[in-house]
Amino acid sequence: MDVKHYVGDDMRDIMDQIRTEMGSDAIILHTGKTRKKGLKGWFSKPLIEVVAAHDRTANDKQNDVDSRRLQAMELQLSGLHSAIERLADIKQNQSAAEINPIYSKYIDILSAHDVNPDIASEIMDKAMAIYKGGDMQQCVEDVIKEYLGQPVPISLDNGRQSVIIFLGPTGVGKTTTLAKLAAYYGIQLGKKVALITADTYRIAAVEQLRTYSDIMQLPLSVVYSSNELKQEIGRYSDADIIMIDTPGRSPNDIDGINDIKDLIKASEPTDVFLLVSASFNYAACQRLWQRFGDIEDIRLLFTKLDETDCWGTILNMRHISRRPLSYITDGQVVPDDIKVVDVDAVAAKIARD
Ligand SMILES: Nc1nc2c(ncn2[C@@H]2O[C@H](COP(=O)(O)OP(=O)(O)O)[C@@H](O)[C@H]2O)c(=O)[nH]1
Ligand SMILES: [Mg+2]
Repeated sequence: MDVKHYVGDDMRDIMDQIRTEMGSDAIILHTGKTRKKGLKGWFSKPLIEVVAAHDRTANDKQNDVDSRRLQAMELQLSGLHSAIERLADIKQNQSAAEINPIYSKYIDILSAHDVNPDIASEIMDKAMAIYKGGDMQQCVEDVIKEYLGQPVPISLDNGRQSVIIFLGPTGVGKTTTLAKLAAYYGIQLGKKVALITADTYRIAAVEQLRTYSDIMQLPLSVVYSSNELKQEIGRYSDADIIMIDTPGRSPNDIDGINDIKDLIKASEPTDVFLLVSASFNYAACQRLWQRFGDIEDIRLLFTKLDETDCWGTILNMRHISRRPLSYITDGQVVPDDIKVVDVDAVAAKIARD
């Protein structure tokens, strides 16, 4: 509390001075009369004395409380504002859904196939834009087909050797898929096929491919480094097709992924397939692409379609990677359960109940 002492001969002047100096909240603690000090004072008119005080801290506290209240109110107001905006959004979507029950019907179908919600809305916006009445099913399928693009399977260049490498996480189906394609080209088409495996982390993995190579009577080499891989490829210079199996790597294993990138560099492949299980959710597809996305010329190969009814993974992964599709596998049987992606069939599957 500030306390000040005022002396003068006119009460009004003193009060004006207090008001200017201490503000109108000042409190008068004492008024009285006094005399000037010394002998002279006894002979002059007594002066007016006022003691005034100003409770600065109380005032400041009040200001603090006020500004806190103001802040809280501002916060509440902005909360209210966004709540209103959200409600308006919901209302708008609801009315879109009310106006176009067909829109929400297909959004439901796409989400039942685990198509990412953003992709589903994009597809439906495009489908609605081309819809001129009539068959909505066809519009949705056409947009999905546009998203899927044309598949790019293996094409044997006359005279040129194909070097095909299979990448992807453990257990996704690399060895089995390689065996399916080796059987098709080696046995059905009678091409000269050689197999190389760099998957030496598990003995069983080598044995698995050796079993297939024995049955199909195709040569198999086991390599432990990218240098050895280069040498072995050189040894098979008369083969039409060399197929390379790689160790499965978790998308989180950065060193392992770098080893695989070395193998790719050493093999100079004509075809690079990234295998994606149909059961991968959107987050798993994103993680996979974070690790493998900087490898050039990757094409997507989807496995285990027979294990799920949700085919949205194909659309999701294609959307994330923008890389061409190639094959799907839909069973464990070598060589039967593999086919080039049939874009019409995939679109129809995803767009139907
Ligand atoms: N249901 C089903 N199983 C598959 C398919 N492709 C591979 N598998 C199985 O998945 C398991 C792992 O396959 P594998 O080729 O060893 O995977 P890798 O670790 O990537 O080489 C094996 O049991 C395969 O038979 C498929 O399309 N459908
Ligand atoms: Mg394997």
